[in-house]
Amino acid sequence: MLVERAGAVATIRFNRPDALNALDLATKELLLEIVRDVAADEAVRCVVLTGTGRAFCVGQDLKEHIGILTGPDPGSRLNTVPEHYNPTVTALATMPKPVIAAVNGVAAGAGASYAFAADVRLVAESAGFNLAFAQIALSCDTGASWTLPRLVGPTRAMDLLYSPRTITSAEALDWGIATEVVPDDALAERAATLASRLAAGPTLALASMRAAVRYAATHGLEDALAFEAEKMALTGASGDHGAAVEAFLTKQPPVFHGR
Ligand code: T3D
Repeated sequence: MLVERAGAVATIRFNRPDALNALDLATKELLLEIVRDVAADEAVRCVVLTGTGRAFCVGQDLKEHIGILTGPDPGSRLNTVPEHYNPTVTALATMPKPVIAAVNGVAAGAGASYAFAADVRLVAESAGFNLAFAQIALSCDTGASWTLPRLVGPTRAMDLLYSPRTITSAEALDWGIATEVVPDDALAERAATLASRLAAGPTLALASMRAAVRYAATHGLEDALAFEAEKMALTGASGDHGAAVEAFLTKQPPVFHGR
């Protein structure tokens, strides 16, 4: 895993291209540490998750996994979901700043789930998504049961889970998984441009929207309205809000400090 910082943007990069960025133990541990770090760092105001090489991330490293299944302590494999996948996806999905997945290549299994946890999926033309779990007789994890039906609806979610195949970027766009499809050679630049715009944005307001949309997904209208009111009170009292209204009325471009 690599993390690169440019101003207020942190780019987290899966970096095992020879293994299609499969998640071995060392990668999972480092990813969790990095995701927690950037989540907690107030100087980081937008996070990009991407991969090196021809894949975004193909999920659990099955070449390592077989060694665990056939090794002396196969039970230890049961720990990786609660120890690695769950806390990582929780930190990705809940950090108080926008998260962009720049999906440079195939995203499979937990790799697809990580992309689903982002707010924006910029997908390279040649990339695709594969809910590979059933082909290795596993249930789904890393939040796919929660995110995927919300993106594509339960009927398509079950189809993708029951019949794993790599869906193209065009299908992903059509089905509401991709925010935007970008020519392969333009992906990095498109992600950097969007990330730097979001990083210069009203971070507290963007984080509040992120939290509100997530909250509303599991609550009724009355609760969602109360949550919105809380977040409106918070952002209404922020320095960015006062300055932005001032800027609007004086026909100046707003400058956001993220608080
Ligand atoms: O215990 C637990 O709870 C485990 C938790 C698991 C969470 C998960 O993520 S489970 C899902 C794991 N991922 C998969 O099952 C994906 C398996 N891969 C594929 O289905 C396909 O490779 C892809 C659709 C991703 C890409 O297909 P394609 O045709 O572009 O490439 P390929 O020819 O299948 O693969 C190229 C190489 O990458 C090949 O290795 P080789 O033959 O050149 O030595 C292949 O074995 C390797 N590879 C692909 N995926 C993985 C992998 N090696 C290790 N782990 C992988 N996940």
